[in-house]
Parts: sequence; structure tokens; C-alpha cells
Amino acid sequence: MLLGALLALVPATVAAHSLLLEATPAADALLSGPPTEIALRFNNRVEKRLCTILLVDTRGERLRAEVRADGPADRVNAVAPALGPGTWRLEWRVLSTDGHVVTGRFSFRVAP
Ligand SMILES: [Cu+2]
Repeated sequence: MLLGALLALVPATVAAHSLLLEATPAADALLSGPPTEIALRFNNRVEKRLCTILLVDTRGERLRAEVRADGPADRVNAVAPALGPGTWRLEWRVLSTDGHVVTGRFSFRVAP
């Protein structure tokens, strides 16, 4: 019974860990113009005040998006910095409700 109880804990722990479900801009998207908003949706609540979104260009220049304090608890919305044409890597970092810091990254392109 103890083993069963321990195994039962595993899915709950995994479920509590934040996973990125949806993103705007989407990964690998080709945008016709620079995005004005960035929206990330997770599988659970994240602590908005401790979320960061960085945009990094191919030369390594890093711009920070301004995360909005309001909105649904499972979403991180941000004002995009002014992005020029080219490939940008979006690096996100959130604090999930289970206390773990979770990070991820994906790229998108802004057409010239
Ligand atoms: Cu976790």
C-alpha cells in the first residue's frame, strides 16, 4: 500500500509543474510584422510578478517584455518590445504554484 501511495503522488507532482500549453506568437511562426503582445498560457497558475520574458536576437541582443500584472492566473501576457525583422528567440521563466522555477524557449521570425 505504501508503494501505491508513493506512485499515486507522482502524477500529482508532474501535474503541478507548469507546462506551456499555448503561445502567441507561436513557436516557429513567421509574422508579417512585429508582435505588439506576447501571450503564454500554462496548465496551471503562475506567479506573474516573478515571470520574465526575454527576446533575444541572433546577435545576442536581449530585450525584456513588460509582463502585465492583470489577467487570468494561468496566463502571462506582456507588452512586446519593439522588434526588428529577423529571428527572435523568446525565453520565458515562470514560478509555478509548486514552487519550481520553470523555463523554456522557442523562436519565431518577423518578416522584413
Ligand atoms: Cu514543479
